[in-house]
Amino acid sequence: MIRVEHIGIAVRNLAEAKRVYEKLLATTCYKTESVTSEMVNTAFFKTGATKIELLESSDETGPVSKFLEKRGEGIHHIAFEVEDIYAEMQRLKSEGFVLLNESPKVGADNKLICFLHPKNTNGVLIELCMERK
Ligand code: CMX
Repeated sequence: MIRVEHIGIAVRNLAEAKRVYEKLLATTCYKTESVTSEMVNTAFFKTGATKIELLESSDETGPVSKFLEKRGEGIHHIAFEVEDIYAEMQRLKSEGFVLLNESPKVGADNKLICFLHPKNTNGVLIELCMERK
């Protein structure tokens, strides 16, 4: 695990939340992206070496929609950058963590990603991510 690459925050309205975080961080959002496979619209901010990813659901059956319904707005996941996602997935699986995808998926921001179930990580959804070559 190299560093916290980003923190994902679930929001109900991306345009409104974007304005709030632009004010809060005194910076502009550098990228917005829709990830159909994850059923989210995202907006990214740079804060030093770490990013903030705002997540709005784009489909009521998606994971962020379910999260908002059950728990409301707030921190949705913490993403760690890894050097070799394949090796790290193998290591974590052998340590007993539950991988939510068996092979890396293509996520936002040009990344290969894998999520770990929050039930084995003290209630925090963890994402591994690696820059796509
Ligand atoms: N953080 C912490 N806990 C969470 C959670 C989250 N983000 N999402 C759900 N949970 C909790 C639920 O509240 C539930 O808790 P209780 O058992 O206490 O009620 C528990 O996890 C299990 O919930 P579940 O109903 O069995 O499972 P869900 O259908 O809610 O799915 C999860 C949960 C994590 C498996 C699913 O959301 C998932 O696969 N997530 C990975 C993909 C994803 O989140 N994509 C969106 C982001 C994409 C991006 O960053 O680009």
